[in-house]
Amino acid sequence: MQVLLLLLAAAGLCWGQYDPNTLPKRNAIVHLFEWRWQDIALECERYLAPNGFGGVQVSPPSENIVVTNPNRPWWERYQPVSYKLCTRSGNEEEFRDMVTRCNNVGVHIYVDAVVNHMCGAAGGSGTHSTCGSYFNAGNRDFPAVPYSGWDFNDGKCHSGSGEIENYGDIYQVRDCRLVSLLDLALEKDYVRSKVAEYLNHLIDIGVAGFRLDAAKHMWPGDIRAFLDKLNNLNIQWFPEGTKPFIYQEVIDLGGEPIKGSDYFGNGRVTEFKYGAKLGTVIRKWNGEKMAYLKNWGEGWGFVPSDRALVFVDNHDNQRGHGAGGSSILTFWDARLYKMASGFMLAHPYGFTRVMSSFRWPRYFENGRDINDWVGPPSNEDGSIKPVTINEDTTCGNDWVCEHRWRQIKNMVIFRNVVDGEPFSNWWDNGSNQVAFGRGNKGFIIFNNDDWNMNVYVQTGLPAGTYCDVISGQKEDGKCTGKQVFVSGDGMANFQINTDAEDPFIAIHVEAKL
Ligand code: QV4
Ligand code: CA
Repeated sequence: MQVLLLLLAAAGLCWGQYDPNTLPKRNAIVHLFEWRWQDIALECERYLAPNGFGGVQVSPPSENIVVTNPNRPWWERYQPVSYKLCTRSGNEEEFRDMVTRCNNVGVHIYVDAVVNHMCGAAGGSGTHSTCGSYFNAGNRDFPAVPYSGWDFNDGKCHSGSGEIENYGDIYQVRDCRLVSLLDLALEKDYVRSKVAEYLNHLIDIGVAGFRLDAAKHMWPGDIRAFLDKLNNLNIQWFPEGTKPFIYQEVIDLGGEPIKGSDYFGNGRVTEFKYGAKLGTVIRKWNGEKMAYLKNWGEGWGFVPSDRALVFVDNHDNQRGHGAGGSSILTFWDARLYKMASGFMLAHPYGFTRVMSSFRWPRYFENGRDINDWVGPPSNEDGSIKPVTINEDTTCGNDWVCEHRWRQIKNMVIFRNVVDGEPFSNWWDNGSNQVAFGRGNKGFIIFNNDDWNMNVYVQTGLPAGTYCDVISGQKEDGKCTGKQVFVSGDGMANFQINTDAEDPFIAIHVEAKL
């Protein structure tokens, strides 16, 4: 008996990191890419909490190199020079204020932790950093941490150039430089302690978990070692003994020796096949059809649902960085993007993250976006522009705010309403008209074929009149969109023309009239 209890306790201790630590019935987080902390605090209070968002992934809060050629690219934030909370998004005081205010309305903060490396090898020396900390990339000196030459993998890497040259060699991938970024020697207890100190600082402020950037480039055992040094979450907002949520950025599209599953011991992993495949299906490329989505999830070779962090696009692959390729859907393909987001948020597989972007002057030359580096909307002096809110609830200043698009926001609510309900009542026409329900709580139907749809299908829902949350929503007891009549046997008629503004309909029990 005692042995069993011990085993259970041990299991309890090492399972917490898979739990997103969102409040119950809050089943999606949003990546507010490059937002300022003060805007995120406001967004938590005025929009995310009232609409059931569980949390926010924030851009890296650690001090980074200031890149001026090109002029302040978004990717400078992936080149840390210290662990001071001091970036274009704001300083430590503003970060603390954001975490406190978001937590107070039940919206948790997830930090993008860049701990595989510091800045690029050619980063030079001086104080061109977001908080003015001195560093010298050439001799690996980062006194504000402090790190010095001993703390990097220069001696350990065995590729000719010191760079990762071959993703087929797991030693190179972990011990050499990713695009010239100075690679930290995470085998050293000193380095692990510095990383843990940084993450513990954030935990004590009140964050709920971490995206581990470039996790593929760190040994799973090294990650484990610094995770073992982490505190439990702040008891002001979380139950005693709560571990931080961990999701590791491991791009595994197949074909490489490093697998997402190698990292399951530490937490969840980003499932990059998800967005790449969903984009291919919704675009109807390679002979794919929505009917094939019947066994979406593990059936498509994805990691187990309770190990997956899923998304339609992320800050890299929406602009051709990272991986996923041209099939990835983004806000630039708004109509298809909404369908993909609707499918993801309705489907039970994985823990979902919604992307929220800024617009940039996308410009293709020879199939490549030469402006893929362009940073967030900013003023002459480089400061990030505030997120302004228009009369119609959309965002100004070139912030796209996909999370505020009615179709996406309402599907985040749908996901909360159907939480825990089984995938049910699948229907398809063998082509691109498909539908499925979530027990007796919600139902969604798509027409991605080139012809109109007019069908009677089983919804699984109680009889009544429902408001479609895609074409509109229930407001003051009335429906601003299409209405759906479910009869006593659960059947309903759906008509969706191929040229509909949004060729899908979603209903749930909280949008019953
Ligand atoms: C360049 C050359 C080098 C050269 C160097 C000389 O590529 O060969 O030695 O100049 O100075 C930027 C530039 C890149 C530059 C590098 C170093 O794009 O050209 O090197 O800086 O100065 C983001 C961007 C990268 C950017 C990096 C750091 O995507 O372009 O590099 O930030 O600023 C793989 C990984 C995966 C990774 C993905 C992009 O497995 O982990 O690539 N994804 C994460 C983040 C991503 C971030 C990083 C990792 C790095 O999501 O946003 O890269 O932290 O698939
Ligand atoms: Ca590494």
